[in-house]
Amino acid sequence: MTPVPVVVDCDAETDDAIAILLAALHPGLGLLGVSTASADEAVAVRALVARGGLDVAVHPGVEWLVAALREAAEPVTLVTTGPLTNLAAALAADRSLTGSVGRLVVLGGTHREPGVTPYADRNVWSDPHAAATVLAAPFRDQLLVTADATASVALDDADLARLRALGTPAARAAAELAATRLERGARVHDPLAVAALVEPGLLTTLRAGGPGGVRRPDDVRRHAVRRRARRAARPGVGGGRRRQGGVPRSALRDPRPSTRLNTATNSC
Ligand SMILES: [Ca+2]
Repeated sequence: MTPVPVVVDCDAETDDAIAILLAALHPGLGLLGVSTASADEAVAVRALVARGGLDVAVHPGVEWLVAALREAAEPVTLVTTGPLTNLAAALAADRSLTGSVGRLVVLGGTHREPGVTPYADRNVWSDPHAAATVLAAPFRDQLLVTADATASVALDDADLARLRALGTPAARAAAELAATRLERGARVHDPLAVAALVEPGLLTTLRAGGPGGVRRPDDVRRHAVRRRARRAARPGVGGGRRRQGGVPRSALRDPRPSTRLNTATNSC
């Protein structure tokens, strides 16, 4: 089987490194490269991945990402495991880049599992304008791997022991990196976005706005308006001038998603 060409755009958390180890080592995937928003993140990611015995090129800024997509000989699967800052900047430079992406998998969003806000995980919350730009772009196939999915597969000590028992440098490093997250319930979010590529049955997906209760952005906006109206009606509450749950209103101002937008809501 010809490996699927993959680009990972990430930030510099421990689970990004595990996702990259998986993308680099799985025989069904061909990792073309990794991009980050900043040089500091690139250095940090490379160091984290090196703990698994791999030397992976990590490119800061948007220039490499644009070139990699423009020059791809076949459609690329693009996985984002950080804020969507880089990808939005790439689209601003060249919106036709969507044609180079066969599939976009975004680790982001949430439906029922609380994120930073009821509707935004940290990746979306960190740069909501970028998220809005990306979700409005005409990618042919978009999948959001949401916090609902990653919360359902939090790891425990037994899981990490099984990972260590594989005995490879990458497996041991992944276990050690995941162990640093145990105090947070060992939610190892980012590898799930890569795992979705190699285990198609791993995630249950819902079409955005379709049956099953997935809220479309329009519904989210209406809900936010109702909440603001209720807050404004309460005595002593600042109402409409206050931020909604601490998030800028722009985070709720999502454009309509592509009709192909799918969203993973649970897994395993
Ligand atoms: Ca990340």
